[in-house]
Amino acid sequence: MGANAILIASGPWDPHAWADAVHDGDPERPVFIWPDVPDRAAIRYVLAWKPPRGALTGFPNLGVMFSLGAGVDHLLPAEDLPDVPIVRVVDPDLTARMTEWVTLQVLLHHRRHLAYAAQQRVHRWRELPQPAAREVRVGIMGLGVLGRDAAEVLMRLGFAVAGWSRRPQSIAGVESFAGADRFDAFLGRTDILVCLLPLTPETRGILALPLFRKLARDGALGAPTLINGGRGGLQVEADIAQALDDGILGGASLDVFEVEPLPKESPLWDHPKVAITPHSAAWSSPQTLVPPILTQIRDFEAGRPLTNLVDRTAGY
Ligand code: NDP
Ligand code: OXD
Repeated sequence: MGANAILIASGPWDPHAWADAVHDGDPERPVFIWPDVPDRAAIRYVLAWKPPRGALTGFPNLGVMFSLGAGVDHLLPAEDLPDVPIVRVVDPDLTARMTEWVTLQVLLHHRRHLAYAAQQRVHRWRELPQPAAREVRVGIMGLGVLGRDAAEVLMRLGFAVAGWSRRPQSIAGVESFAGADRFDAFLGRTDILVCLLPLTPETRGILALPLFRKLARDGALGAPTLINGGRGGLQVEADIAQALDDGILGGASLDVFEVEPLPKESPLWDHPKVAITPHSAAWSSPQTLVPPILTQIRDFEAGRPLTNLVDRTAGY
């Protein structure tokens, strides 16, 4: 048999959990864990997450790279990236996890939970004005696999949901805005901005003061809210802190940061209007994500087309 081995290059994630899941699903398949690769010519597939420098080069028979997450910004900037197809994660488990996180954060701000938690700490009993969900306009940047699912759940909760993407998308009940021309109109009707964009050269740094100033100022919650579950590189944290202090933003939920872990001295940690999670919105589960990867490998070996391919030119 020709090259058929899998290399796990999972950066900060435990490689053994991924290797074990491969072994459970395909016990005959050789698996190596970077940097322990005795036979480089045997490697046909790489399963990668933030791969260490050099972990993707020098494999003459490499056929496919699999990103262990939905985002591929951890792979694409590499100058020495091999010219083979890249498959990313599209999986109902990961999608459901992200939708849970987005829904939790939208409701946290909508139901004023940060203010109630602060009141509870000082034993204060005071009811705050509470708009109905239908009075609140949620805008989702990125109407892809994750944005679409979150949109459908938020719509069922009653929120007025719109989305923004590169190309127009059709989701029943969700107003679709597409492209740079429609961006300001999208922002101008948005009270709670949810960002589920990929990090690309076009989207880097997009969540900054000029954008925050264009959000709706006539919403039922008072000032607009920012929720970012996409990537830290999309946001300018100094601008978020300033916008919160100046009342341009009324609150924020952040799962991703310019530098991760978020440095201890960041003012965001202690900000009363900010909810922080440690890039945990949608965890990649080896037991759940490896079986579809193995199915794709079997398809590839049988000459069938790969799915969930990354468009290298678009960057996602
Ligand atoms: P998709 O590729 O399915 O969707 C991306 C969406 O963003 C598409 O709607 C796309 O538009 C839109 N988009 C891309 N570039 C632009 C642009 N320049 N202007 C406007 N819209 C743009 O990705 P997923 O939904 O699967 O994932 C989104 C991101 O979520 C990932 O890239 C990753 O960074 C992040 N993520 C974070 C996790 C976490 O734990 N925090 C977990 C998983 C993912 P179009 O529809 O026209 O193509
Ligand atoms: C992903 C992530 O991209 O976990 O899947 O961030």
